[in-house]
Amino acid sequence: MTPTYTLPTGRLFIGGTHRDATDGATYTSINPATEEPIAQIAAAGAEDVDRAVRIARDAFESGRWATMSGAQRGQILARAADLIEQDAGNLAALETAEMGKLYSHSVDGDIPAAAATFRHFAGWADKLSGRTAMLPDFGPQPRFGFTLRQPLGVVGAITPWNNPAVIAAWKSAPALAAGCTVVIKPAEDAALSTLRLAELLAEAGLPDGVFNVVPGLGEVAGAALARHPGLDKISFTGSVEVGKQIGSLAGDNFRKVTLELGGKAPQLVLADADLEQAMPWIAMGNFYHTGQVCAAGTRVLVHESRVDEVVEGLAAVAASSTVGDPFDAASTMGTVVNDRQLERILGYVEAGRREGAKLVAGGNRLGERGFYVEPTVFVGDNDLTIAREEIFGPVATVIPFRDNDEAVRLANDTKYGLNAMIYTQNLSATHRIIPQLRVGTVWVNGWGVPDVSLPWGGRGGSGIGRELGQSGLEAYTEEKTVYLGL
Ligand code: TXE
Repeated sequence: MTPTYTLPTGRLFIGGTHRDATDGATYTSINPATEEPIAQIAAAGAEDVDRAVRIARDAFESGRWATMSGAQRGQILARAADLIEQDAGNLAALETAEMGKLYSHSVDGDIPAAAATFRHFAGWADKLSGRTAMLPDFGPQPRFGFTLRQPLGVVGAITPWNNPAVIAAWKSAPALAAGCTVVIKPAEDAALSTLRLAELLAEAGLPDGVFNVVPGLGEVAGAALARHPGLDKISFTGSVEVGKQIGSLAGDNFRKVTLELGGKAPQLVLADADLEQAMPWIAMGNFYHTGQVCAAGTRVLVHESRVDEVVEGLAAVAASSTVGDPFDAASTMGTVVNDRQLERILGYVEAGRREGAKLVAGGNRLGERGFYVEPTVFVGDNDLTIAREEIFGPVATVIPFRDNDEAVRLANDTKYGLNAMIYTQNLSATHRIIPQLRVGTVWVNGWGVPDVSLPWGGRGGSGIGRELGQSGLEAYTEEKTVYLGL
């Protein structure tokens, strides 16, 4: 299938208008399937980021968004959801062309999820409310107490390339519903859908200056946004290394922060697991979006009695995969995002071999044009580099365990703590294990992507805070306590 999309202007979007970077800098976005350029995109510098933050501040202080009625804000966000849906084919094609995700997954999964996120938070915009408390008298004075939920102010968002529209929506929809204004720095590998989103939000009726996009390089535009003193909050999804810097800068500036930094999730396959039901999920947890998913379940912890079946099952899925053109409906896996990511994945595969893990499937680059890699399966232990580091590629490591206590110990033996999966038919074992797992989310007998209605986020090296659901909305508000003397 030939990709059809309309390129949005690859310029900065600040204060409702498109601009070039002040110094005229641009960078080239590359299609990872063809290695050919797609677009020339403006690269914001510190001065551009400063302008965007100041304009977002003016838009916030003007009250034209924050004090608009929640119902009106909700209407605009709901309209944005409709426009995203109407533009789904285009948005999906932009994402597939820029980062190699299967078009079918983009158009049927990601873009509808981005629209659903706007619709969900549109519904919250008029439901922000505080709490009340009947207080005891303070000395001679009877009192009444309540809290107000107010928008935080100006939010900086820095997003990754693996789910660009979805993650842009996860951060901006709740921020906008709460009444905040936003400056977003999309990943350099996949900025086009966020630039298109800005056009759709404007069309939906968002006032100028409320949603600003500053594409550019991480160490320039991203770093300028992260250290800008004019932000009330920064929300980041990306690598642990950059997350640490952003967290420290947020601390230095006493600003709120949400960090989502990936994972190394365990999939616990207990002795009684129904593998016919579980195998497709276990495989999807490793190979979906070529493994470039923070929730990927790449440590497949399997009871020793079931190891052979799981290894055979994963190897069979790997062998039957069709890795190819992400626009082709017959492909089951597209490319990885760029040459750096390809080299990184192959480097980890090499480390697995070197450290003595048993390679049972894949392990190689496919072809010489386009960043294609084979779905790969190792059998090994939890101390291997491939079991400790987030690879962000289609590389599963099967790790045997003897009993459920050992499974839990191995599951928690990681610097990450985003999510975990349990496959079993034993309800008591499930309930015993869930509270022991140091993670933000547990899937039982399945794997998937987070739903907008429930919180998502991790512990330890997977980050700080929660996105989505009511918690995700409240993360963009300040709760103010009021004591009213009667
Ligand atoms: O991440 P970066 P990269 C993990 C995954 C992947 C690895 C590297 O393991 O292999 O990180 O990916 C911006 N100040 N995840 O290099 O660099 C950057 O421009 C401020 C997990 O792409 O963290 C982009 O917009 N910002 C993950 C964003 O940070 C900076 C998703 C993320 O890029 C910056 C992506 C700086 N100094 C990668 N440097 C997940 N949690 O799902 C870069 N950026």
